[in-house]
Order: sequence, then structure tokens, then C-alpha cells
Amino acid sequence: MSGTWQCSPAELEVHLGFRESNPQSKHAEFLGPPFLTVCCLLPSFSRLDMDRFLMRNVTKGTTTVKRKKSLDNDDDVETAEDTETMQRSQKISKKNNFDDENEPQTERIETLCQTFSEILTTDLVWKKVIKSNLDLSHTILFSKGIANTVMELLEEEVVYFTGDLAKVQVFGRWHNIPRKQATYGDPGLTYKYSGKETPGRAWPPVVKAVRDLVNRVTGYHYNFVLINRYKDGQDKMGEHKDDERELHPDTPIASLSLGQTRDFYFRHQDTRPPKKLNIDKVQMPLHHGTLLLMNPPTNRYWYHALPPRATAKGVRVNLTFRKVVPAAASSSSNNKQ
Ligand SMILES: O=C(O)CCC(=O)C(=O)O
Repeated sequence: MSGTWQCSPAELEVHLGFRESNPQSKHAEFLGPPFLTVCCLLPSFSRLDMDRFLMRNVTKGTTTVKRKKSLDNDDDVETAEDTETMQRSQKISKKNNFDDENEPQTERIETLCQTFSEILTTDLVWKKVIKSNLDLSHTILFSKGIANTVMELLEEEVVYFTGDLAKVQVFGRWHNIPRKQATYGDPGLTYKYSGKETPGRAWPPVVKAVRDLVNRVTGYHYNFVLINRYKDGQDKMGEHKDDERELHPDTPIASLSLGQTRDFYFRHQDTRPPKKLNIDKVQMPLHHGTLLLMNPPTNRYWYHALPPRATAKGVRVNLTFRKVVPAAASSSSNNKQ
């Protein structure tokens, strides 16, 4: 069955969460067509093979700009963007000493929380997309005005990774990840994806406020977020599944999009060799203020990606809220096969 329809939150709950994730399923972060081709040729790569294949020796680091290899040659370069990120990080860290009273900031967050409290779960219109183990629900969570404010605050508060956590190693060469990333989470939590362990840093007020709202409207309890920032249409996300073992199997990934509308697509794993099944891709534009739930078992069977778009000129910020299970997290890092 395929198609979209509207349903109430109560009906929606019936669709949410009761399936297991597959620890053996494949996971990859692709940087472009050559790597996609490699994956198509090697469909039986295990997740660990793929992790090894794509990323090695990535260590923790958040705000230190280190010597960086350029994509095009082996010269060490420190990009203007790095310097800008570093300066912004320092400024933000100073400004957002979250233990201190920062009156204007506090007031803005209070106003935002008040605005959020007026968003009623019963007012949200959810649409569904269902197809061959794909199960998506999406709604417009924010009006344009609220989405603008949230985006503005995120641009001020989020501190994106630099250094090793902003890079990926492919065939022995370091590449900048083609977007900016940041993670936040409950104390002590880490999340390992694409071969990297990322820290759950303390929630900045605006991210926490958004998380609390997402928890309320979905009925789930998210404890971790991955934030991706795409400066324009050149920035992208390669095909991958979010099927890490440390993710709670019954909790959908909740993806909030802000800023530039970008196309997002899903591709069934069996459209790849050797099966090459004829299952259509599912593509949807993700607009400013859209909340998308990737319900189980979507991430067991379907890859998703955000391809580059030459015509997309604006910044896009996406927050994927996740539920990380701490015990499974420690066993998964020990038991990788
Ligand atoms: O930016 C997006 O919408 C994609 C995010 C995503 O695929 C992820 O965080 O796993």
C-alpha cells in the first residue's frame, strides 16, 4: 500500500513503535557517487566493514580547529569557515554560560516556551506515508514566524563540531563532512554513528525547549539530538540508515527541519544489487517547520538521504531527536561484528 492520508494523534499512536531494529543491517555515510557505486558493488558489507571502510581513527574533539586536509589536495589548510566557526563557538560559549543569568536570552527562551505551550497536540494535522515497511508521519509543527525565531536562536546557540569530529576518512584521506554537525544529550550519553562516538553535550536552552515540545507532541521521550547544518545546496547527507543498536527500537526518529526547503528521499535496501527490486523511491520536500517521524521499521529497510541541490541557496538546519539506550550503547561498542 502506498499513499498519504491525514489522521488524528490517537490514530497515529496506533502506528508508532512495536518493532525491532536489525543489528545486522547495513549503514554507510556516502560522500558522493563513487562511494555509492562502491556500496552497490559490495552489498554484503557488514556494518563494521562499512565503518572500517569509511572511517578510521576518529577521536573526540569539539571546538579545536586542527590542521585539515583539503578535499582536492594534500596541503594542510585551515579554512575561513573553520576560523569563523571557532570564533563563533568562543563567542557563543562565553555568551551561553548557561549557569549564569543572561537576562535577554532567558526572556527570549521563556517567551518561546510560552509560545510552544500554545501549540496544541490536537491542532496538529499529521499525514502518513506507508509503503513496503516504510512508515512516515509528518506535520507542520511551526508556523513561519515561530520557525523563524527557533532558527534564529539555533543559529546563535548551537556550537558545531570542528576538528576530528567534523571530518571523515575515506581511503586514508581526510575529508570534511559536507555539512556541520553537533550533538547534545542527557548527561553521560554518547551516540555512535558512522564509526564516530559523539558526546551528548549539555542541552542549550533553545534545543531543550524544542526537545520538550517534540516529546509532548509525539509522546516519546527523546534524550539525544543530532543537528545538521547545511550552509546551502552544496551541503548534503549521503544515503544511510539510522539503525544503530543503541537506538531504542520502538522509538521513531523525530526530524525537525528549519530554513531552506530541501528534498529528502528514501530508497529501499533491496533496490540495490543483487536483488534490484523495483520499488519506487519516496521523495518529499522538507519545509521550514516540518516535523517528520521515521517510524519503525523504516530504518531497517530504507536508506534516506538529502542530496545536493544547486538551486538551494539558503541555510537549512535539521534536528533529529533520538532515544539512546545507555546499556545497549555500551554493549554495542563492545560487540560490533
Ligand atoms: O537533514 C536531514 O534531514 C537528514 C538528517 C539525517 O538523515 C540524519 O540525521 O540521520
